[in-house]
Order: sequence, then structure tokens, then C-alpha cells
Amino acid sequence: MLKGFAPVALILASLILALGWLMGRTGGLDILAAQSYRADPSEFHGRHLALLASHGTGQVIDGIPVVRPAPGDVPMLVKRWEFSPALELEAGKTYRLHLLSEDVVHSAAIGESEVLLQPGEVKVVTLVAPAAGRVRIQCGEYCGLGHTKMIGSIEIVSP
Ligand SMILES: [Cu+2]
Repeated sequence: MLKGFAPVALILASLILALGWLMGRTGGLDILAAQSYRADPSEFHGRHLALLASHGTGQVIDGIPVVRPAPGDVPMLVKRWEFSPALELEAGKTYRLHLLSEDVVHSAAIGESEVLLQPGEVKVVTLVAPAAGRVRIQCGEYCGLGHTKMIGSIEIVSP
């Protein structure tokens, strides 16, 4: 009896795990595409500053300015140990995060996806803001002492 049950239990357990994985995937964030291009750092800085000036909310989280960008392109500077700016995104809208590392190799783990960030190369991550809550954005490449605390802020707001 027990002898026959063990393989069945194993198969059942695998099925449950697979199902959980699938649900975790579909329940996650929609990352539509990731592309890359090379950028001139000072030109990129200019775009970043322009975004802060035009869409900054005036708030600051842990020294990082908060921006509520219009749907579309959002230039984000990445460096030890921050993602700037902090974002407020509107539920259901599509954004293209342009991520540029200014110092060493970092990565951006967003939802279930992760893109490697080499200095000088912009990675574009297209995402649809989920219905509510926060989107986790975090560095996944060891980049020094503050690495484990290198977590950006993306909050979903209603229109
Ligand atoms: Cu890191």
C-alpha cells in the first residue's frame, strides 16, 4: 500500500509545485520587452533632470526624489546604491523604464524579470503598471557594501 502511494504522492507534489509556479508567473508583473542602446551619460543626465523638473512631486524618499511621470519613457539613473527617481505609476498604463548605470555593473530585478546593467548601456524595460500596490525593483548583481539595500521605489497610484 505505502509502496504504491509514494510515487503518486511525488507526482501530486510536483504537479502542485508546477501549478504554484505557473500562478506565480501569471500573477506577476507584465514585462513586455527589454531593449538596449548606448547613451551619452551627460545627455542622459539632462533627460533625467528634465523629468525631475517636469514631473517631480516634491517628495523625497530616503534622499531620492519622487516623480509621477506621464506614461511612456522614464529615464532612471542607477548607481551605488540607488535607483533614481522613485516612481509613482498609474495603474494600467504602459511605461518604458530607461535604466542606465553610472558606476559599476548592477542589475534591475523587476517582478519576475531581471536585466543586467552595464555602465554606458541603457536597458529599456517596458511594463504595464499593475492594478495596485508596489512594484519591487532591486539590484541583483553584487555591487558592494550597500548592495542588499539597493531597492528602488515604484508605487502604483490610481488616476
Ligand atoms: Cu547590487
